[in-house]
Amino acid sequence: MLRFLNSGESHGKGLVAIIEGLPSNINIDIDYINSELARRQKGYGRGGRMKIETDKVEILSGIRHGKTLGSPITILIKNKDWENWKDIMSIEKKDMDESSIVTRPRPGHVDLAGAIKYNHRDIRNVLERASARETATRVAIGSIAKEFLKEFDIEILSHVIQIGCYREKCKEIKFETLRLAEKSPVRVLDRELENKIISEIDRAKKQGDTLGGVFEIHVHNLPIGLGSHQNWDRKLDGKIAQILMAQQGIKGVEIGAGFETANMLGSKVHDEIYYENNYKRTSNNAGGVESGISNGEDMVVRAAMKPIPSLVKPLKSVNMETKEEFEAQKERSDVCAVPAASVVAEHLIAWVIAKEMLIKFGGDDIKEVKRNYNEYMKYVSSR
Ligand code: EPS
Repeated sequence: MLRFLNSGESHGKGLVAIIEGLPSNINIDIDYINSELARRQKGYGRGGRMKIETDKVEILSGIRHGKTLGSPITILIKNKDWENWKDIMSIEKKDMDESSIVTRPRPGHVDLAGAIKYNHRDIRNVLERASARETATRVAIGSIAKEFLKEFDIEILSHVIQIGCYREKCKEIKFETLRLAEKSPVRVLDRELENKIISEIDRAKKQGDTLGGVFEIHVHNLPIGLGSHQNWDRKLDGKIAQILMAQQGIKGVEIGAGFETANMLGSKVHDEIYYENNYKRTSNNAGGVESGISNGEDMVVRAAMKPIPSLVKPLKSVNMETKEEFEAQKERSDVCAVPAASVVAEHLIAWVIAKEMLIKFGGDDIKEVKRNYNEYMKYVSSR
């Protein structure tokens, strides 16, 4: 069973993760993992923190001479910003300056519910872990999953389709076209839209405000038959929705035509089947999944991210010590992190797909997994 656990506070010493269950002999390129980490750090609208960090992964176990051993893989990403937070985030007991204790919860963040649930006077004790800083490890983990998926030519790309009120006009996008998103500072494919979005981010920044948006992820070359309809917890679309809803700031997930299907007739929604060397579809409104099973088409997933709740122009809140009305705590933050979130989501989906591949074609050595996969694909082409 493929699994991981990660830990780390946003301004602590660093972030750590342990991955267990990957087969041996998968090629792992550390430069590739670091380049994926760099993609996550980009995006117009990021705040001061990204000028401090240059995320690099350090592998502590599980990989030797560029290949997985089959043993648990431990990764470490250091927080450079730790140097500036050593006192506030001190591991040893230290007297705290009252002014550095956070007592005014930000609406939309973990602050109020988390401080009550975990019984902390200083809200920092919950906000540090809720921070999207944690996604750095999940991108490193996901890029190891992507290395595994490369063995089967499965590739995952993303682009941003909306920031604030500016949305890309709906059109069918070829997988190869998605590579163009890498050239855009806001990861959009349409240059005109890019300019409008950049101006909108500048406007929001000037007003001390933040912006959300929508991004779309495509999974290419997915074999038919991942996931299962047999029970709710084996459905592939359910697993994808869960991992994306657990990403910081995500408020909605759609697969294929998603919410739009509610406005359409059944005859227009369902993707007609024809045969030309293999089974094909005239459209892909299902987004590559039917009844919880991948159907061989590209998987298309969208997620909506809310605007970041740390505002320079803070909302009304109360001081949890005095119960007096107050402005919420001001924390340094990003104006818009939607482009970064789309990169994160690629890696979360890579993790789910890698896990499903191992459920279906499992083995202890990558060659064993490939043998199982190739046999199955031979069978599929005979149907
Ligand atoms: C975040 C607040 C900002 C973001 C951070 C997530 O950090 P800071 O509080 O240090 O300014 O930049 O994201 C990252 C550090 C990152 O690596 O993505 C938050 O409150 O969620």
